[in-house]
Parts: sequence; structure tokens; C-alpha cells
Amino acid sequence: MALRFPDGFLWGCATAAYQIEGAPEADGKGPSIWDRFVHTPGLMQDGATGDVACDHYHRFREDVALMKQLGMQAYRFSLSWSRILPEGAGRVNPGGLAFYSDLIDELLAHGIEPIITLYHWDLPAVLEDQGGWLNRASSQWFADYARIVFEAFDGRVKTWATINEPWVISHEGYLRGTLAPGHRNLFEVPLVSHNLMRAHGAAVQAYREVGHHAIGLVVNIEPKYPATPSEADAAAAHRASAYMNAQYLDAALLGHYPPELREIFGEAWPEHDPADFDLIRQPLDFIGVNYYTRAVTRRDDHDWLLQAGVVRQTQATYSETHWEVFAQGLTDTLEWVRERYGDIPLYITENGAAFFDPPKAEGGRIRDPLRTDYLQKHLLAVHAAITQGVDIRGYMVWSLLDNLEWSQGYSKRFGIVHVNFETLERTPKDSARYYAQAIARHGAILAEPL
Ligand code: GBH
Repeated sequence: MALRFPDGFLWGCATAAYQIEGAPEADGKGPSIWDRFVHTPGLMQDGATGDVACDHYHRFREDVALMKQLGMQAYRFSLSWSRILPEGAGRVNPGGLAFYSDLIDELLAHGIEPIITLYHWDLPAVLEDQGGWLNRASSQWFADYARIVFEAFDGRVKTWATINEPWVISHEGYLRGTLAPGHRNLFEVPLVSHNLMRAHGAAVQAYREVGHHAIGLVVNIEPKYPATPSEADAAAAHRASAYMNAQYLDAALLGHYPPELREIFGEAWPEHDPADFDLIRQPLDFIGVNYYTRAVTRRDDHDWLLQAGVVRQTQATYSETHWEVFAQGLTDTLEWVRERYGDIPLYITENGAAFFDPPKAEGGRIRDPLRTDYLQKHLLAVHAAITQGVDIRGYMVWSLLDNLEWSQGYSKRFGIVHVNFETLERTPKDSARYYAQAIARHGAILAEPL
């Protein structure tokens, strides 16, 4: 089998600021909602915090060297808003800008393309005190912040994403309460979603005024398959997909929410000002797709919003986060996006899995065959979608490093590079070596058995 990935296909890796940086007070940084969340007793597994995390803030040169060694062509990372604007708005902190400027220079000096996410969940705490994403002014706060970083970095950064996974922000942050700010209120969910999308639109507008390259939105997609051919199960899968998968892309690209949402939210569904969609619906240069797993869904008489209708697959492999390993779902996802939204360039902005890693063996090897297998299967699934004609520009593995898996702390390791959280030593796992070979051979190794 001849495996061809398109010329210029970008092979890279991804991280997010709060999950790796540490240094929460360095060089004038202000607090974010995550600094608060982790220091609220009872919210974090094992009392974990991101106070040190991977200490990437002080070790970024080592981490860039590691990326270079693995042959990475692109690195997707996020900016900490409260490093740059400690009060969320107004005064710019030169120390915060300097850190990211140095990181960008270091990447470029090593021939690695920076891809920046503006918001990966760490809202400045001061803005939360003003209502956070529930405040309609949040779109203006976000656009002002975005403009500052566009002006600072657009000369060196060619690919920008506004918001990472609006679904996760609203569902986990405002319905389940497992992520900051930890609210549990159905009525807040659609309001937050809407303001996130208004903020996304406002940032894209700002980009068209000051930026010269590409900007897009990053969403998590999890295809929903009915458990049986029954009409009830098909309807359940359909509703679940409208809620998780179509909600944000429909708003951003089609200018309205899926009609199913009104029924899903019932009396919690707000009236939206139609003019808002002129702001939300901005031409985008690409969509970033984060894919981890699928869901098999059955009829859901109650609590389906909280995933009550998901059926466990007894024959399947599950990762440490209890997500089914299902590579075909990535092909299906990429084809679904093209079918529903037309031909728009796509990146896989995250894909990966947490598995338990054995201790370091003789010679410093860390054998993680399940992660390697996951990578191979999912890269082949990307290739299959490319063969079907989907315009896919790159793939970013989640994640470069083991890191703070949000409220699950350091208990779930997604890295292709192992991090010893006592010594902070980095050790590439076998999966990193495999990925490095995949990059070096532009995918050809994927056709060979592991
Ligand atoms: C991403 O979100 C984040 O962007 C990243 O920061 C994080 O570290 C990484 O994934 C790993 O978690 O059937 O209820 O278990 C993940 C988005 C949404 C993917 C929920 C898995 C499973 C839902 N996730 N989904 S459930």
C-alpha cells in the first residue's frame, strides 16, 4: 500500500498553557480561573495544582529542542491571557508578551511553525468577577486581548485559533462543574456558549483588521452512533450530535444553532438577538478538529445531557480516561465535517490517548505500545479521509508532554514524552520514537505492522 500525505501536510504536537507552564506568578502574571479552581479544596484529584506542572515556563528551550529532535514541524500551544493582561483588560504586561515572543523565536529558529490558540480555558480571574463568559461584554474583552497579541505576533505566527472546544467549556465548566469556573446551572450553558461564539466572531473580525494569515475555530467532535437501528436510538444519537458536534460549527459557519437545541434545553433556551449571528458568522480559514473517541447512544429518557445514554462496548479497548479507542470515528468525523460544512481546510488539532505507562526500562526506554497503536490507527484514519478527498492540512498529537489533565491532575498521562513530576525530567516514550519516524518518512511507516 502506498501511503501518501499531501505535500505540506504539517506534523506536529499540541499543548495548552495552564496544563504545562507552571510559574503562575512569574513576571507579572495575574491569576486565572484555573489558579483559583485548583486552590479550592476538593475540586482537584489528589489536590493537584498547575503551580509547577511541567515547568515549561522555565524549560521551554529544552522542550523546543525536544520537539526538534522528534522532527516536529508545528507546535500548537495556547497563550495565557492573564500573563499578557493581568487584569484581563487594560494594562499590558510586557513580561507576559516577552515569554511568548521568546518561545515563538525559539520555535522559528528550530524551523517549527507556531500555531497559537488564544483561549484554552484560563480566563483572567478578574473577568470572572465581572461575570466571565456570562457577561455579554466578554466578546469585547476577548477581541481587545486578541488584537494585542495579533499585533505583537502576527508577523511571526501564521496560524491562529480563537477558542478551544466551546462545548467543553460550557458543558464541563457550567453544567457538570468539573472544570473552571465549576458552575452547575443548565440555564447558564446556552448563555455561555453564545457569548463564547460572539467572542470568537469578534476576534476573527479584529484579525481581519490587523492580521494577514489564517484564523479558525477549534472544536471537539465525537461522532454519535445509535446503539440499535430503532428510531428511538437514532433520535438519541441525532440529539447528542446536535448538542456536542453541530452546536458551535453551525453557529460559526451557518449562522444559526441546530434547531434541536431549543427542545434539548427547554425553558433554559434563551431568545437570541438575530444580529448576534452577523458577528458570530465570520469567514474562517480553517476548522481545527479535536478527536478522541466516539459515543454509542441509546434512547435517553433522562439525564442524557450528562451522557447517561452512552453504551459501553464490551469488545472494545478503552483508554485510561475510559474512552473507547475507535479510529474509524476520526475518518467519519472528518467526512461529516466536509459533508455538513463544505470544503474548508481542516487540521486535526488534537488526537491522542492516556494510558498507564510502565516504569522506565533499562536504557531509559518507556514502552507504551497501546499509545503507539492508537497513533498508528488514527493516523491511518486521517489518511483514509484524505483519500476520500477531505482537505486536511495537518495533525497535532495530544500531547507533547504528560501534563495536568485538568481536574484529574497528573493521574492521566497523554504525553508521547514522559514527565517525571518530581524531577521534571523528560523522556520520550516509544510512541514518540514511532511518531518521529512517521514524520521523517512522511507517513510511510504507517503501512508497516507495528
Ligand atoms: C481535550 O478535551 C482538551 O482540549 C485538552 O486540554 C485535554 O487535555 C485533552 O482533551 C484530554 O482530555 O463520554 O463523557 O467521557 C477533551 C474533550 C470531551 C473528549 C469529552 C472526550 C468524552 C465524553 N473531551 N469526551 S464522556
